[in-house]
Amino acid sequence: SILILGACGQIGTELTYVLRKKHGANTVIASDIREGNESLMNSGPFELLDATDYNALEEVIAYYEISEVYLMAAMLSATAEKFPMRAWNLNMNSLFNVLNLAKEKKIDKIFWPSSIAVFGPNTPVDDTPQNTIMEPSTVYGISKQSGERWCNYYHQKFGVDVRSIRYPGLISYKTMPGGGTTDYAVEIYHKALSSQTYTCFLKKDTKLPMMFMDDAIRATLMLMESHPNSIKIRSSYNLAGMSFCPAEIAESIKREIPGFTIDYKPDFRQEIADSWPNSIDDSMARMHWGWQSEFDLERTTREMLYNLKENKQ
Ligand code: VAH
Repeated sequence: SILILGACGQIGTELTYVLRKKHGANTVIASDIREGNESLMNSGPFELLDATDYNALEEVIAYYEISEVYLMAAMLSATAEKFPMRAWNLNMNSLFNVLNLAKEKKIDKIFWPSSIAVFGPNTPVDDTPQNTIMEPSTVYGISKQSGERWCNYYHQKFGVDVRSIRYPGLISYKTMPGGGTTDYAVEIYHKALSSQTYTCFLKKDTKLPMMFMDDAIRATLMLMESHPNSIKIRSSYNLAGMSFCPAEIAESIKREIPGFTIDYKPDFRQEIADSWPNSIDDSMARMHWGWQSEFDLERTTREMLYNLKENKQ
């Protein structure tokens, strides 16, 4: 069966729902350091679990006969700048625990998320290649770059079947994201509906790689279900959906909500965003395992506003 670590998070929640629908609720064990929302807690087995606690993790793996682990627990870019050592401890020790369980043959397959945060200020910003200069300037980016190196090392040395994607900023409506720099692209839709105005913490022309959650989940399952021989990259795959800046997402919202207004008050997250690419070249993911995105900004805005309105009823 499957264990999801960090199941209450922005990606973890959606992975839990999709995997339960696909494999049956009782074969997917959700776990997190805290309980999640009602619908998640009522949708199948849940364990309170600290992903940095090796013994506790080993017990859950044995009890539920886990064969696959999705390690979605992490501290994201903005919060990690406030608590560097806690971020490093969580992001790295949870990964070591899961990699070592696989090395000991206690689990067969791992998914671990990396991020465009692995790129830094001197990385080529447009169509950032799969292999390029990577000097991340954030704690989160350093942990993701180092994590990629460890994943590749455990695959090469011990044959561990770990698979990874460098997610762009993710946009979803089922849960609020926590502590990310790209979270403005989620908050803006909630504010557009609740108060028709949004104060953005990034400058209007800050272009970033983004993706609608349905695309991200579909890519994750595609990678996890691909034949091992087609996975040529065991650090982490670049993945692209769309790129836009706050002014562009505001325009797409205005087309649906004409009265919507936006103003800009950049904060410490501007420096983080400025160190990241504008757009990503994901030709390797397309070549090796057939990736193709399906959501552009217009379709994302329609999906977000429609579903957030539904949830409000
Ligand atoms: C963050 N949403 O903002 C995450 C992601 C590329 C951004 O890593 O930190």
